[in-house]
Amino acid sequence: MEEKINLLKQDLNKTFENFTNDKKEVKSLNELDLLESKYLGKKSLIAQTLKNINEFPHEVKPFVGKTVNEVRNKIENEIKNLRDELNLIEFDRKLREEKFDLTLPGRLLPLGSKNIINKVIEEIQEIFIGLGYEIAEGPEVETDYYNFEALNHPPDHPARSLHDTFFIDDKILLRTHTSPVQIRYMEKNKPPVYIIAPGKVYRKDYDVTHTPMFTQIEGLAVDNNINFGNLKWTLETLAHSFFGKDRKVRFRPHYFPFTEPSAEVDVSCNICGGKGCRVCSGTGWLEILGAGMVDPNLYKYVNYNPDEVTGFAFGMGIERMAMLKYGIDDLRLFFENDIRFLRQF
Ligand code: 2NL
Repeated sequence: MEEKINLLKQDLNKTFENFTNDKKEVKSLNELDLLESKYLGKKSLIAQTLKNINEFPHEVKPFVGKTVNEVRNKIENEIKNLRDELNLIEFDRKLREEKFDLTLPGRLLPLGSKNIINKVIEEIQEIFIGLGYEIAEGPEVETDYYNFEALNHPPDHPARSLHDTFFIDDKILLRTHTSPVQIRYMEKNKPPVYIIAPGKVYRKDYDVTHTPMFTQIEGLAVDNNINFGNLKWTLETLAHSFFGKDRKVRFRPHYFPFTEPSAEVDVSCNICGGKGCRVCSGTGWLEILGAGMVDPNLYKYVNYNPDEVTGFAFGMGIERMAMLKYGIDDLRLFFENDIRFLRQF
């Protein structure tokens, strides 16, 4: 029996010696796992001896167990230390190789920008809000009544013709101006009225200077004692706020079915300073809007008393205002949505 124990002791010493030699070759955590399974795994001398400890007589079992466990603990200890060491080396390698610069800016998402038409609408709205006006909106699909009849268009007026208007049926159409918004507003509200009505309008027109849809802002002021002087001051204020204080403003007589007297309003050309050039067709002036005193005949449609109130109204095309202010020379640019055009604003 003594011999068998001596033999075991020798084997354990040899095992530890082999372990110590093998350990020197271990360079990675993977190799360490292999080493561990070789010396402590199920088929190792240590595991097998402990498993078959019953082959030893009862009185030597404690001694055998203690001897084997001593070697096992030594190996376990060394493996643990080596694992800690290798983990540190691995962590250090990661820190060095996987370094990244936290201060680098992230990848920027492409940002959209406000559409130039909406930008111009907002600019003009701000000017009129500053003058105490309210913003009014209404439907783009309208009735013949609000688009024409209540706006003094006689039944044979050329603007009613199939040629200009998108009719949906006899009585329903796409509004050709935002005036119906103002009629609807007056129906619901007593004077004084100070409103502007921005929105899309539709006309059967398509060439270099016309598109079937465009954007309009109309304005309406109805109160006691409103006169043409108030209209002139208001539109001069608009022109100076929108285009700049240095621009001259002039009023030319004109005709609209819903205003009397009516005028077209021009600002001096900023390209040639009024001398005349290609942009202003040699006139020195650029037309920006149409306006006039509300025809008293209109008030009967909205139950206002023409003996008590007077008013003025005006209308302008937003695309045209944008072209004149920002030097855009082609109407099609507004509708093509070329990202290079849109990004400029
Ligand atoms: C233009 C001219 C104009 C109006 C619009 C209007 C509205 C009501 C009553 C009277 Cl409810 N008038 N609107 C008046 C004069 C001119 O627009 O050239 N627009 C692009």
